[in-house]
Amino acid sequence: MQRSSSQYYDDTNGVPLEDGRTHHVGVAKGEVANRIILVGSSSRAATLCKLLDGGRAPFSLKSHRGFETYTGTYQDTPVSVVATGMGGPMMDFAVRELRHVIDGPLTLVRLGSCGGLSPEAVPGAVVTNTQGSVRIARNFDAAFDEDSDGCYIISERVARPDAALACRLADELSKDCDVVEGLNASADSFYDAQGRIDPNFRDANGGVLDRLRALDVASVEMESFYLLHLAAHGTEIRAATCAIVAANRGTGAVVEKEAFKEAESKAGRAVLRAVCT
Ligand code: R1P
Repeated sequence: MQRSSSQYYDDTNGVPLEDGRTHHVGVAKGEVANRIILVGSSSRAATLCKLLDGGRAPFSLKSHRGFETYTGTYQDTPVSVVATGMGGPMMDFAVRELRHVIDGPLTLVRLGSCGGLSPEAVPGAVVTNTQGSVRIARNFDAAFDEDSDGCYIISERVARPDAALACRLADELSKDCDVVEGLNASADSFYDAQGRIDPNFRDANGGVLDRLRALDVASVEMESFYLLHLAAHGTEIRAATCAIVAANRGTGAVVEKEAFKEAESKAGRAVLRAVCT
């Protein structure tokens, strides 16, 4: 349908555009490379941009919904870095709108941060999800009167990465970082579904972390499942995910700020090599 210039956006069923720009991420065709690194935070995007050729991304765009897109080159290969913000719905906007403005094959790698569940996932290590990710979500149909498995739903299906890309990512990360290969769980909250206890809320989540450990989950964060599941059901999308451990949920050990920054740089370089070669 032809859009009149006074309309808010142009399409009620597909990806809505305003003057050729996607409504939420804000990007237009030609602005984004077909190799993209997805991060949660603005500061990690800035760290990655410093690793690009010339130490900067010549193209940058901040959208009115909080997405940031940067495009430059790494060793002469075009690459974009997109800060998605937090959570599955933000990842959903990013993957769909980026797919919409890029023609042909698309490579997406998330470099996130996570909580470590396995003993090996120590602060500052990088968990790379060669085995993929499950999802854990609050069950709004449960009563929440007492801790019960019924209060949180863990997906039986595992969303898996592109095998070759995940293998390359693990190889590159292992050159510079302390790497753990393992299964991830993406939670729909930083709090209840990740087993954090908050006396202000009846979350009935005392058993959550043990249930995840029983499945051999190594890391918990919020976006990877959504990326991998969408990519597997999308058109010409290869995806893989990894995340730096901010804290181990078993020992309670938390990464030092400087060590985290160093891990972001080292893992950032490794992800760029994996994506651009
Ligand atoms: C929570 O602090 C956020 O950090 C993790 C979680 O998935 C969530 O988005 O990832 P990022 O550091 O990539 O945002």
